Amino acid sequence: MTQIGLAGKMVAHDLRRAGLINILGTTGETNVQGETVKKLDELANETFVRVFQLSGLVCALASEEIEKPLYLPENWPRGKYILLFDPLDGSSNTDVNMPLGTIFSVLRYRGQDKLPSEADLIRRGSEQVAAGYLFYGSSTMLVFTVGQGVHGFTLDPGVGEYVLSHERITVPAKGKQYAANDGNYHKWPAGTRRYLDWLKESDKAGGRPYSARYSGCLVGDVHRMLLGGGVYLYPGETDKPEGKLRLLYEANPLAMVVEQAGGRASTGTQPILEVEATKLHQRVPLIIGSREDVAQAEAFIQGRTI
Ligand code: AFP
Repeated sequence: MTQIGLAGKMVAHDLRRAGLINILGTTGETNVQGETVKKLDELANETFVRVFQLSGLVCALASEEIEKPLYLPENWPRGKYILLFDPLDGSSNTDVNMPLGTIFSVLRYRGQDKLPSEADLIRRGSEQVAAGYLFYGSSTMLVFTVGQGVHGFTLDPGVGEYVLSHERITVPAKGKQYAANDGNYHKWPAGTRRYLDWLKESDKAGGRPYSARYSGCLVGDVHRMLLGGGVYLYPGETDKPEGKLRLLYEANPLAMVVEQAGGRASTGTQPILEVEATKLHQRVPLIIGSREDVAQAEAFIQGRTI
C-alpha cells in the first residue's frame, strides 16, 4: 500500500500540471485494447512499473497498457505478490481536466522460487488479497480493502502523506443516482433498457426518477456510489455481450471494494467475484453499487421483472 500510495502521489503530481509540461494528447500508439494511448496513460503505466519493479514486493505485474505480464529479471528482488492494474482509468478525461483514477488488484503467489505463469495471474476475484483505487479528483484519495472493510485516505499535499478521512466506508442499501452511458441505450438488450426506463419513471414513494451522474471515469462514478449509494452500469450490448470493462484489473478490484463495503457487483447474471477468468484482458459487463439497486437491475436483466 505504501508503494501504491507513492505511485499515486507521482501520478497526481503529473496530472496537476499536465497542461504545463506537454504531457497531454496522444502518443500516436494503440494499446492491446485497440485504444489510442494518451501520453498520461503511458506516463502512469511507467510510474507504477518503475515503483514496483525495484520494490522487492512483487513477482509479476499486469497492466491494461501491456499485452503480456511483466516478470522481474532473475537477479532482481522478488516478492510474493502479483499486482494487476489499470494505471489511468478515464483516459477520455485527460485533456479536459475531468476525474481520473488508478485501479489495482493484489493476488498472492504461492509458488516458491519459480516465476508465476500467466495462468497464475488469471484468477477469480474472490482470490484477491487486496484491492482498491486512487481517485484523482478535487482531492487525491486512496481507497482500499484487505478484506476487513473499506477505508479511504485523502492526500494532504502540504505534508505529502495520506490521512485517514473515510474510516469503514459503508454503501447505502439503496441510492437515488445512476451512472451509465445512455448514448448506448439502443445497443442494450431489452431487459437492460427496461431497467433504465424504470429508473426514470416518476414514483416519488419509490424514490424515482433517479438522477443521472456519468463522468466517463469508472473510478469517479463508483466512488460516488460507494459513498452516496446508487448504481453504475456498463452492461453488455446485443452485439457485444462481454461489454467494455476489464475483469481482472477493473471489475474484480472494484467488486471487492464495493462488496466489502456492503454493496454488490454483478455481470447482471452472476456475482463479479465468481466469474471464471480465462484471459488476462478479458472483458465483462459490470453493474455495481448499492445492494438493492444492483439486485433490481439483475431482476430486469434476467427477465424476472418487466
Ligand atoms: P478509458 O480509460 O479508455 O477512457 O475508459 C474508461 C472506462 O473504462 C471507464 O472508466 C468509464 O466508465 C468507461 O470506460 C467510459 O466508456 P464510454 O466512453 O464508452 O462511456
